[in-house]
Amino acid sequence: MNETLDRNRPLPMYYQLKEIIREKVTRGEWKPGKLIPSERELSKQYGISRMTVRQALTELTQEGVLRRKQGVGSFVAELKIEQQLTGLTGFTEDMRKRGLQAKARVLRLEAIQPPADVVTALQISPQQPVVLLERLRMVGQEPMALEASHLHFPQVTELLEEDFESRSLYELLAEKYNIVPTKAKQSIEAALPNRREQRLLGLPGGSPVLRNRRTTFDQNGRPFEYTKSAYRGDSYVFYAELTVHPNA
Ligand code: 16G
Repeated sequence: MNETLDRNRPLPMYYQLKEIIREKVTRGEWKPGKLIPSERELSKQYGISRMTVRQALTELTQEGVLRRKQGVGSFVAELKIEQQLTGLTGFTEDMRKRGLQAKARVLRLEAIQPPADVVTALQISPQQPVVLLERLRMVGQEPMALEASHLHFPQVTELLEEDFESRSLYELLAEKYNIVPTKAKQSIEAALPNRREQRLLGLPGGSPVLRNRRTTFDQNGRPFEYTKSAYRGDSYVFYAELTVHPNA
């Protein structure tokens, strides 16, 4: 692969630069998460204007090869996480299967008076205790999702004492309370993030989120969790295998 731009080739300079960068990424010379040289450095290195460099970087960002962080620069994009919709798993387990370590920043852990949608989803009365656990889910330093889980079961307020920065909710519930996530109903919707979501997830302007709503049931068919979450639209692909209904 030619590492320099060739003014005699009939291809525009920005396009040639794009191909050089793409090649570095596919060859693995520039690995996911790497901060690539700045516009200024690239323009100096290849002897082209910053405008031309910018055009190449913008297109590579739109194509999902690079990811821009305001005020920092461009990074090689992480691979998208392909999330199967056929099995019921938690975030920690999902990441572990991929050889990644899940982390969380706990933003809220408190007992709340459940709003109407939570009451309906958890099949409770408004007087029953609900614990709200809001976490920014991360892999390394990379925020992946913002999740607000509304939880209800007899000893739920004991959760207020737990440290969820490094602990899996699903594992804790199974081990300590014999609540085994067994079935879930989930909807997924594309949306633009609000400002808080955009800031916490470090999303570039215009980038969408996938809003998930999940009601999770235990082995006895009781709903114990209703989670509203925003997943980074640029990091996730949800995947389901579909078969024709036998009676269709
Ligand atoms: C998943 C679930 C979430 C659950 C969490 C438990 C979705 C949309 N959400 O992220 O409802 O609370 O896993 O993860 O899939 P944990 O066991 O790592 O705490």
